[in-house]
Amino acid sequence: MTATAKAMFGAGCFWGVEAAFRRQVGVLEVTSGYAGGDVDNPTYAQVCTDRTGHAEAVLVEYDPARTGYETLLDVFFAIHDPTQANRQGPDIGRQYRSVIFPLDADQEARATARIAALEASGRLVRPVATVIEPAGRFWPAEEYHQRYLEKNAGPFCR
Ligand code: MHO
Repeated sequence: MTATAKAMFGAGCFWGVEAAFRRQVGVLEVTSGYAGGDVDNPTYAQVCTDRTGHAEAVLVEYDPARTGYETLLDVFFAIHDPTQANRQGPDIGRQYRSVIFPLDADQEARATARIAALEASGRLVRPVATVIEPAGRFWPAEEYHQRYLEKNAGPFCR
C-alpha cells in the first residue's frame, strides 16, 4: 500500500478543472479551493474581487502506483489554454491564472522542464503564461463548489 501523493494546480474556474482531474485513472480525490494568496480563510466572494491574490485551484490526491505527476501535467496542459495570462476564456482576473504550485523540489523541476519543453515545441502561437508559484496554504472552497458540475446541470464552463 503506497502512500497517497498530492499535486496542486490552477487552470481557471475550478469547477471544470476539478471534474477533469476526477476523470483520471489513479486520481483518488480532488478538492476545489484557493491558493497563492495572502488572506487567511478566503471566501469565494473575496477571491472573486481579485484582491486576495489567490487563484482558484485544485488539490489532487492520487495513487502514485497508478498515475504520476507527469501524467497530471499532461492533463493540466490539455484542459486549459496555458497561453492566456490572468484569464481563462470568459473568466478574467488573476484568480483565473494558469499556475502550478509544486509541492516538492521534484515537482518543481518537472513543472519547470515541462514549461520549457512546451515553449521549445513551437506548438503554441503565444508564449506560455503558466507561472510556477510556492504552494503556501491551500484553502478548500465552500462546500457548494465541491463537485459543482455534478450537483448543477447546465451549460457551465466545461
Ligand atoms: N464563469 C463562471 C466562473 C465560475 S468559477 C467558480 C462565473 O462567472 O460564475 O470562477
